[in-house]
Amino acid sequence: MQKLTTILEDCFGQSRAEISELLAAHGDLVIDEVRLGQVLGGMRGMHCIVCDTSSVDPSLGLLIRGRPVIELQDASPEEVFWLLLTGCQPDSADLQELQGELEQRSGLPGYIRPLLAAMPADSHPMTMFNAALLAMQHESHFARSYHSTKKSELWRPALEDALDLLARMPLLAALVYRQRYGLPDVDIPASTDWTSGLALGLLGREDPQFRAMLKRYVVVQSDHENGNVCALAGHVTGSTLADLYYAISAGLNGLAGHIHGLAAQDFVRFLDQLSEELGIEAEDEQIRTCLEQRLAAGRVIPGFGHAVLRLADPRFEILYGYAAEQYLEHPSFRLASRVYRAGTKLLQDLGRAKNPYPNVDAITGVLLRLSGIPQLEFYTVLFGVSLSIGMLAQNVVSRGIGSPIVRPRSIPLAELRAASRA
Ligand code: CMX
Repeated sequence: MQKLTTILEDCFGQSRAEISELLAAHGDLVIDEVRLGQVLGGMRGMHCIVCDTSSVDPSLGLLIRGRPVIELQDASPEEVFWLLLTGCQPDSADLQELQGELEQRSGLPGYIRPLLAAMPADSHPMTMFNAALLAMQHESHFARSYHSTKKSELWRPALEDALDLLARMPLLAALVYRQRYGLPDVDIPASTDWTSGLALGLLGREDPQFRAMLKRYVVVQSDHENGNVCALAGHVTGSTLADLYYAISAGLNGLAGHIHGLAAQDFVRFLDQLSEELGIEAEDEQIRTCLEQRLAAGRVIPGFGHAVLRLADPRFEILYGYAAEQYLEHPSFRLASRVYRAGTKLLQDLGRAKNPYPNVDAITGVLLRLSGIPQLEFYTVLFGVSLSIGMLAQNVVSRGIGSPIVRPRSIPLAELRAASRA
């Protein structure tokens, strides 16, 4: 990966110089203020970490290296990985080289299968995926070269780890899927590209439509700056100079929460509950009553709302448009569409949620199920595989630009009380 390494050397060199200049000349410049509401409100809206791979604009949505995600919806995961890392689009030779590199690194160690087999049969697939990923940590180039490498050069072994991990994601996800659900093995030829390997490993046969769906699914969810819990957990862990296995594992643990990545499985579970109670043809008013009951019971409506976005999530819009092209008349898709409408109207009427629209988790599970993956609990693994692309790139960039250990201060409640009286 000579060209990639050269590009990164240049980018990181420039960024480091710029950071030094900024710190020396403007280290005390105020770029944001911290309000009491933010301290008590999950640090919402505070600008306090650097992330160059992507940004989430409340009124525009996800921008990958400045480009709206919709412009990249037809790109491949490999192209997006390169773009996230370097800030520029790979040409066809770059892409070929990256794909060749990933092919070579894609094999899984022999101990992964017995490790997964030894886990309890009802393990959540996220737990299996993460346990297997972490088990491979002893192979980390970063960990091995830490003691003999200058801090400013640590991005090189981090890049090696990122390539290994990215390459292994498809086979690992497929193995977890097949083992967890007792499905027969699938032979995935070594020369299969990243998305095709994942598609074949999951579905067990070649299906161009499934592959196309998965490509778009992965790309639109490949990054969401580093303020979201998953990427933030990965960033904070990486900032301690833990290797990428630990960092990605930390991120995946964060993703496995109900109001983050698990919302995809929860939304489909809610659809099933609706359809059981009211029938698949349930109408808007009935759906609204069911949603009101859920809120009255103190539960959230999964798949709605967002901590940053103040428009309908463009990732949702892209995948919804894609699903509508194939499944417009499918009863499950029609039910989901009525839930999107009824849920938005209800949240708008109540006026509590700052974003009343469906988010990406409201469509991903629906789309995966319609495409042939019925096991709800597996959906977050695929979200994790997608977001790992961004986390891997972010961690390499963070080591490249010399991001410091993350260490904000906490404050006792009594001090807030005292400050409020002053
Ligand atoms: N259902 C019910 N209430 C909701 C809600 C929802 N979907 N979204 C927001 N609210 C409520 C909040 O609980 C909060 O109530 P309180 O004032 O009583 O605490 C109020 O509306 C204001 O919240 P907010 O500022 O609009 O939203 P937050 O930034 O606090 O939370 C999120 C954002 C995503 C956690 C929240 O919208 C939620 O829980 N959604 C449902 C779970 C979900 O779909 N998560 C996936 C998000 C995408 C992802 O990260 O993967």
